[in-house]
Amino acid sequence: MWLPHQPASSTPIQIIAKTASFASPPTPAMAQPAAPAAPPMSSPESATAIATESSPEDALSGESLKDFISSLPSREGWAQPLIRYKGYWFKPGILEGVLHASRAFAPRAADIVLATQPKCGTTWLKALAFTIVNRSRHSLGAHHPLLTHHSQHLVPFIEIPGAAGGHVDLGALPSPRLLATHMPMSLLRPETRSLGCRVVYLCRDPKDTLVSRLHFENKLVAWGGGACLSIDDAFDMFCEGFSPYGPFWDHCLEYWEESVARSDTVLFLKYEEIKSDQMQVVRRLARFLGVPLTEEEERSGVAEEVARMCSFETLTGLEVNQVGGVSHGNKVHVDNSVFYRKGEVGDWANHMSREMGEKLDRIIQQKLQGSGLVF
Ligand code: PAP
Repeated sequence: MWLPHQPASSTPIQIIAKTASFASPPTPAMAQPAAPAAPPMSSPESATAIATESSPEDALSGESLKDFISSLPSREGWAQPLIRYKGYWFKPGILEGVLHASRAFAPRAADIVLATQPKCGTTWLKALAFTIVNRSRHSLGAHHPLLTHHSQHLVPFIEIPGAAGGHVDLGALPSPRLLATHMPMSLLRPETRSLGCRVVYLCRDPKDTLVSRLHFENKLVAWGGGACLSIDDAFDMFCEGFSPYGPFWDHCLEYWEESVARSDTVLFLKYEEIKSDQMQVVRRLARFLGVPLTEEEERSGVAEEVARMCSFETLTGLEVNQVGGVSHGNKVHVDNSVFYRKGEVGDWANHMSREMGEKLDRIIQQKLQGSGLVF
């Protein structure tokens, strides 16, 4: 998810930290109930919490962090200039969060991390995973939290904790934590891998991802009174690998390779496969997350019910997803409804020419060649 620059913090980045700590206590909407049949509890104390000094910027405090960011290569084109860091492009405010998270965030073995590139279906994956993991505590009925809370607010981002409707103290959340990130695998804390945290990665056809990104970006631009981006400009930048959290292909490839090497801890999903068989994906997700559907649940249609509750149609019909939003300083406001647009596969054809589609397909094919990953 793209969010703009957030207010500066004078708090120094801690090199050795047990938990990531943010200003305000979590709201009830962010509190995460314990999962049924969860993996063994891992307390914050038992988590590996020592950040190693791997690069000079590790030691930077809040203000010098900004100086460090302004010393990195930057390029104009999207609604905000993007900054290049370790091969990826970030909005400046997001990069601050990424740098903070890559130092101060302390993974726990029981963490479940939902990883996506923006506009690949994060909102949907959050809804599905939250519903599946918490189904023994929140039955799939009229009082389910998803009916009154935006799924983006039920699962906080590691690098953008303020996107959940207020600052979340990730370190104060009980285990097992359900967390989200748009960060590439290489920028996640190494303990995510060494502790065996379960990671679910969701990707999407890059053409639809780009179209979704363009609409999202233009809504934010319009809110700030700026000029909209054209599909032609967005397309050219995307094809060059220049997009928020891009290059698209490198991000996918990192998680793909992890999922091939460690299929027990990294599950790789595609938006299109959820669309084509939601119930199967519900079952796969439940198994992967350690809470498989029981025979009784199968008989009573739990897979269907989860899929229905998390469907585009159900969620867009809810008031919580139509009104309200989250403000980020006085410059930007993100409406709750902005995360729901069409929710379709192949909408790119309504916005790009066939030639553009073929060109992007060729680029992606060439970038992913030999990996086994295809779109
Ligand atoms: P983020 O990266 O900013 O967090 P993300 O949820 O990944 O946003 O992307 C939004 C896309 O997911 C939108 O796609 P579209 O622009 O092509 O329509 C949105 O409609 C789609 N989406 C959100 N919720 C669902 C859902 N329940 N089912 C299917 N698609 C969904």
